[in-house]
Formats: sequence, C-alpha cells, structure tokens
Amino acid sequence: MRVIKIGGAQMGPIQKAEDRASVVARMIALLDRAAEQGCGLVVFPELALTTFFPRWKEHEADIPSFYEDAMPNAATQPLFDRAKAHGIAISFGYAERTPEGRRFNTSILTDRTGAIVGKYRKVHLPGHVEYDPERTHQHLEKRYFEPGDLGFPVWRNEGAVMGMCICNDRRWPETWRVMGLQGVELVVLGYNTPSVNSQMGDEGLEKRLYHSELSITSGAYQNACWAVAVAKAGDEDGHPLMGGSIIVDPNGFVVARAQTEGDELIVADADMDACNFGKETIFDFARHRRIEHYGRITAQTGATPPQD
Ligand code: CDV
Repeated sequence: MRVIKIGGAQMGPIQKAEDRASVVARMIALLDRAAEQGCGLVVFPELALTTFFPRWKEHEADIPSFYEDAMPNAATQPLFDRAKAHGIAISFGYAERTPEGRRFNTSILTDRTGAIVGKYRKVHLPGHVEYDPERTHQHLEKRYFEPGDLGFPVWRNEGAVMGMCICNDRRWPETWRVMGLQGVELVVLGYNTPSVNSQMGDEGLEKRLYHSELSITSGAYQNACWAVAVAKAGDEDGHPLMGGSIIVDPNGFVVARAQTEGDELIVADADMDACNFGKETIFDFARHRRIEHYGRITAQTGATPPQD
C-alpha cells in the first residue's frame, strides 16, 4: 500500500478588495486543519490568491495587481513555511507574470519540505478576448492569459506520480490521457466555475455540477488514477461560483465531497497502489491502444462532419 492522505482545501469567495495576507491566512487555517487530520498533501483551487479577476473588463486598471512576479513571494512565504513545518506537500493556483511580462494561469506543486517540484500553466483557456455584450457576465481568460507552454508534465512526488491541470482542462480527455501516458497516479486540479452559464442562464447549477463531476470521474477511471478537484466557491462581488469539490478514486467513484460553498476541507486516504489493477488490465495502454487510428487527435482542432 502507498497511502497518501489527501486534503482538498476548498475556498469560499475572495472579494476583489480582499488582500493577499487575508487570503493566505485563510489558506494556513485550512492547512492547520489538514495537519490535525494527518494529511500529507493539500490541494487549493485555481487562482487561489485573488478573486476570479478574468470576469472584470470594467476594472481593467486593477488587473496588473492580481499577478505574482515570483513564487514564493513575501505574501505567500508564510504558507510555504507552515506547509514545511507540518511536513505537508501543497498545490495551488495563481496568476503568473514572468520577467518578460508573459501572463499564465499557473499552478505549482511542492514536496513536504516546501520545495516547488512542479509547475503547470493552463492549456485550455476558456472564454474570449473582447467584451461580449451577449453574455450575462464576462469570462476574459483569453484576454488576461496566454495558453500554457509547458504541456502536461508529471512528477514523482511523495512516492507517487503526480500531474496537474486547471479548471477547464478537466473537461478535455486529451488532458488526462497525456498524463495517463506518463503513468500518472494522482491528478490535482483547482477550478473557478461560475454557477450560471453566461450563454444559457437557465442551464441550472445541478447540470453544471454534474458536468464537472462527469469530467473528473471519467478522466480518473479511463486513466486509472486518483483525482482531487478543488473549487473556489461562493459569491464573489455578486458573481456566484459553484462548489462541488471532490476526491475521486481510480475506479471513478467519488470518495469525498464538499457540502458547502465556503472554506472547507475534504479528506480521503488514497492508496496509489489502487491504480495498478486498471493500469495492468483494461487500461493497459501498451497492449490495447490503437494509435494508427488516433491521428486526427493531433492533426485537427475543429470537427469536420461529412458533406450532405
Ligand atoms: N475557470 C474556468 O476555466 N472556468 C470554466 C468555465 C468558464 C466553464 C470551467 O471549465 O469551469
């Protein structure tokens, strides 16, 4: 058995005016709770340090203040220090600005000493570049970030093979399979998913939660890996985000689920050896995959139906 006690540290809303010190204090409180329960890894959401600022076009002058120029930095160092003191590996998302001024929606993974062992930059950016008057609310990720340039790497960490993705990435089977092909045993991800569809107001929260869960459970099952998916939830300055954080086993079953839309820790004992059966049988890729038929996956983006 290779058991990692995983904590999914769902976070409630972060208002636009809330500063990094306050947010980091909330993250440390969740970390302390995870330490009490014996967690070895704690996963926080996408853009965990700030409000979900890609919704804002009207506050564009404030946007530069939401990026981090280094990680760790003065504001987040206390989080790294506390994680190291507890001996807990962590993962969280933030808006990254490089020395060249490039901007990415990024997440990092540490080991239990607080050393960063992995960095991921979100590949599948949803939304749009320009203000869209047809939508009930804006989703300007394509304006404020460029697509990630690091692919979907995995890392050996704390006795397991771990990978990361971010929010919208979870909906794309390619995300999971590229990590699956590297033997991933645990995928960690955070998300900020609006509770309302900006282009279909009557879609309903239930369907949005279902689609999130469907994406994660199928990704975990089809790649015989664990998954931890952690929300930033609740009402951010009048903009509702859904909760529904879950931990999923390699059979695709949800083994822990958040009940609230606030700061909440969910915990599960995850035996990495539970991945072995799926990886050695029905999803033994080396025996069963037929790559001669998969060329379209990397050769084209949009669908091309046959002509009438
Ligand atoms: N932050 C996100 O990537 N959100 C998307 C929304 C816009 C659909 C998501 O996939 O949850």
